[in-house]
Amino acid sequence: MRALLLAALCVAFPLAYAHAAALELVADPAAANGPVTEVDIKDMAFATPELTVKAGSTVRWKNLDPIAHNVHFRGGPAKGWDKAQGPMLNENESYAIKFNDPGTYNYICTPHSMVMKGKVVVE
Ligand SMILES: [Cu+2]
Repeated sequence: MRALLLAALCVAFPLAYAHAAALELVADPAAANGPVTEVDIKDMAFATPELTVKAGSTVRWKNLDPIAHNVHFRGGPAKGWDKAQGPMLNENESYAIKFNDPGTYNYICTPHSMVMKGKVVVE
């Protein structure tokens, strides 16, 4: 039974085992492990708009505003990533991304891109 389950998982997620992508969506933000840096989203802004982390770190955003925001990576190492535009987060919802590759990752909030911008530098 256990072997069957494992085989089923390998068929369902073959790419997950093929290689580590530059960016990985952390399925359960609350359970993110390893080094985690928190960024609050508050008053129509990313509270820490620029931060530097080591490769392999996770950044977790939490929306504290009563209106919805998201995290949307544009260009750079995130270019072409199919999950670059994160889902809209309601108040108190979180979103987490693990950064595997060094580089500069610029992001915005899609509907408020004029005022909400951020940057993660991965060393
Ligand atoms: Cu926003």
